[in-house]
Amino acid sequence: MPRITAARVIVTRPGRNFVTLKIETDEGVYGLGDATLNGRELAVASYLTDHVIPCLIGRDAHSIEDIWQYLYKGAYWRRGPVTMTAIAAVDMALWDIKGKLAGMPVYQLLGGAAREGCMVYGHANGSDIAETIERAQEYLEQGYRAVRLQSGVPGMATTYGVSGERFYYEPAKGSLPEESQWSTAKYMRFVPELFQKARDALGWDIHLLHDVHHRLTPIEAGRLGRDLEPYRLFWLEDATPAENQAAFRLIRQHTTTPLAVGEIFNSIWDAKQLIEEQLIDYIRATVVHAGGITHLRRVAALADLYQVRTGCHGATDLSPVCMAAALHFGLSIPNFGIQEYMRHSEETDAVFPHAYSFERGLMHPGDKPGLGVDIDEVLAAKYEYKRAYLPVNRLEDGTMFNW
Ligand code: EZ4
Ligand code: CO
Repeated sequence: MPRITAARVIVTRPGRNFVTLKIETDEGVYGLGDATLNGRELAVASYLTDHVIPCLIGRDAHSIEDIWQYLYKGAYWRRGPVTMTAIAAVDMALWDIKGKLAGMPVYQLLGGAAREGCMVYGHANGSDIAETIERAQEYLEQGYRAVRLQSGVPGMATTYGVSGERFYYEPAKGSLPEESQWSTAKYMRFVPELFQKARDALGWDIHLLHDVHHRLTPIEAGRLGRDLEPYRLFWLEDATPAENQAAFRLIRQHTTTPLAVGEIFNSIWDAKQLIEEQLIDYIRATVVHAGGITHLRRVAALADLYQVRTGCHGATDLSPVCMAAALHFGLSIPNFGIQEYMRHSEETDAVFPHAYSFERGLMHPGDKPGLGVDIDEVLAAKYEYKRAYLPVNRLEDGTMFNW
């Protein structure tokens, strides 16, 4: 039995902040887990260091399910993003260890490959429609089969998803939260034109996606979904905040545009009604924020009963360790839909050397034992943590709104 002998948290900032858990065993192998919670990183680092790690020492590293249940039920305080991110980090690291000891990539332990690779989508964003389409064309040339389109909206100073950077979008910036502004009316008028022009320019062989980022009411979302029906979106994401799962009934009554939700979910309970009532088509919960591979498999199994497929969150604030875990998971489940893929910066990739690769629009986790990701701790130590917040958002009259 491989015993856990030590565990520690590594906080580093190769281009952006990442929190990584490293678990060591008496058999000489170690495992890595991503524990990054954008804008609240140190809360998870403390949760792990001060409260979780002392409970891990001496345990059997093979007992993944038991340790998961121990941390979930044993905390007494269940769920929540900080708790579930910490549990996810432990879970990922233990799967990594199990794979290394078995001499197999994690997807083999999960049942083996159920497909050639995981279809991914990239982010095309521009200050206007022409620039957004140009970016999307670059993705097509690189072999992508799916692209998310976000464009600056005329009359709005800032728009979610749009940055000056080519191929990157990094919203966590300020040492205090940046303030952005929102106008539903301007946005709603503009988006159908974006997709009409995109279809004219890009054709119909590419999947197009769009993220509303929690900005609409259910009835507004119903209308936008209906207005976008002619352009056959792959999905409309986070159309309305989802604390009230029943809100999606209203959207569903008005549109056949497929709906995706759940990047901020941290447990199966956040999605239970959405899945059981078939109110969504894609569940976006991801490995790092929703309790690890162990819990996400449970979510996917429930979703599969209702023909809901996965579409895991995969922005740059999810580290390469999470990206690898998501690919092992996605490759192995029956109801994989798509995986978000925002490429990491060169600094990030250098700190986290990895076996996963991209080819013809699909990603594969590679065949190294475990997750196939390492951390260069010497390099990591050169990048000091710096506080960075996600923006806040206000309506034009100053009312605090959803970012
Ligand atoms: O706002 O990852 O679909 N992707 C997104 C992201 C999220 C950030 C939050 O940390 O919505 O841009
Ligand atoms: Co999103």
